[in-house]
Amino acid sequence: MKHRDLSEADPEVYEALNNEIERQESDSLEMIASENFVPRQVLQAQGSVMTNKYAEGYPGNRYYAGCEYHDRVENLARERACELFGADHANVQPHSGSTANFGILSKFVGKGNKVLGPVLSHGGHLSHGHDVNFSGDLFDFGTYCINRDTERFEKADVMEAAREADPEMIITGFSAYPREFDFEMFREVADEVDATLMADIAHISGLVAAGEHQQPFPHCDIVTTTTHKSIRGARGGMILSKEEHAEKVDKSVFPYSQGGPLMHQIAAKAVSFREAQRPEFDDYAAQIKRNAKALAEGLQEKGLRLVSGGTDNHMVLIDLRDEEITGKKGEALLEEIGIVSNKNSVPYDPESPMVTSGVRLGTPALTTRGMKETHLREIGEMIGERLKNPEDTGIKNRHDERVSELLESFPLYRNSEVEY
Ligand code: DSN
Repeated sequence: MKHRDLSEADPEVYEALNNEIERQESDSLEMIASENFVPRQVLQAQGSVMTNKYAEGYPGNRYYAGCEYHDRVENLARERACELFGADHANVQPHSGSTANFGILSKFVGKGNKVLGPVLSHGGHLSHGHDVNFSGDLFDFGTYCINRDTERFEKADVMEAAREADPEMIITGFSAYPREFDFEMFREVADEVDATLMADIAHISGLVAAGEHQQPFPHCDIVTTTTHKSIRGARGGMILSKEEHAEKVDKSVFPYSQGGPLMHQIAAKAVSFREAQRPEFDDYAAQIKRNAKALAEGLQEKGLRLVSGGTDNHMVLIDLRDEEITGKKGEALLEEIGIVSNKNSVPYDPESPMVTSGVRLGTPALTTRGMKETHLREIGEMIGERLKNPEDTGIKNRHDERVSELLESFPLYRNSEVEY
């Protein structure tokens, strides 16, 4: 086998990779709440020879020979995950958050049985019961809503929905909820209807790991997450649980819903969990929250309304129902000045999911670049001005220039002096 440099072996892919490095580094401020930038050591593990091996099964109990070093990295990943989240058991094999949710729902609820989850447009996720997804197709989902007045999940509303649905499992955890997830409240509801409680902490796992958010354990029985959002790790999924569910959790992944684990990803998850154990990561997570508050203040300063009036975590959700633009238009206006965000439904949104009345913004990626409250407040003001004055080319050009200056001042992978 001849080894060639990628630039020589496949110039087309090489060019695309270089373009993407350039896009991430110098083209735009990354404000999609679910995205982040991993440190080089995570990239190194992902691009390693661990990709060459089948390792079906679990450490010490594989279906293939030659897994000594795969056992080692998977055990490191599992131990580090348990320590970070106060869990008894960790399964680090899920390829994504959705496959983790598929395995858990299949094994712990069973086809056709009842589950209670959040409405998608109120902050839930497709895999929490939406009818275009496996979850809505295979299980009998009931839903709970955000309270119209407080724009938060209130115990009385969730309790009423739970009594009506009488579910075997309740799912808590959201993709577009800017407030603290109240696991304790959901436990009280789950106990009342004798349901298993599963939390999907994909968005907030970095905050949880750093002690910057209420902890899901001991309130929840099972916790699923992705490993690449606020926790700033290798792309993938993970399941955490109490000891009593460990065996069933493992069976839900292999052999039930997956075959061979992606061992290069698991090695990279282990590396990212090591990063999250460092004291600097606690500072990073606290800064994410401070930055989100500063962003919210900047947006409000320019007269934009935020769902629930602010944020407790890493994101804000702008409500554009009183403005002249939709979420889709807002996303496009921001992209024109180099700010990457996503349109997002707001609770009780009159627009379709492809149009929406909201824009979701997050601070994990810009915090990784080293930005602080002053920068996020300024960015919030720019976003406010842009969305309030969509036709003003003077404002547009000024913002475009300022975004370039900010990108230049906070290098990412190239010539970066920032340790992350
Ligand atoms: N795609 C993720 C998000 O943006 O929230 C959820 O899977």
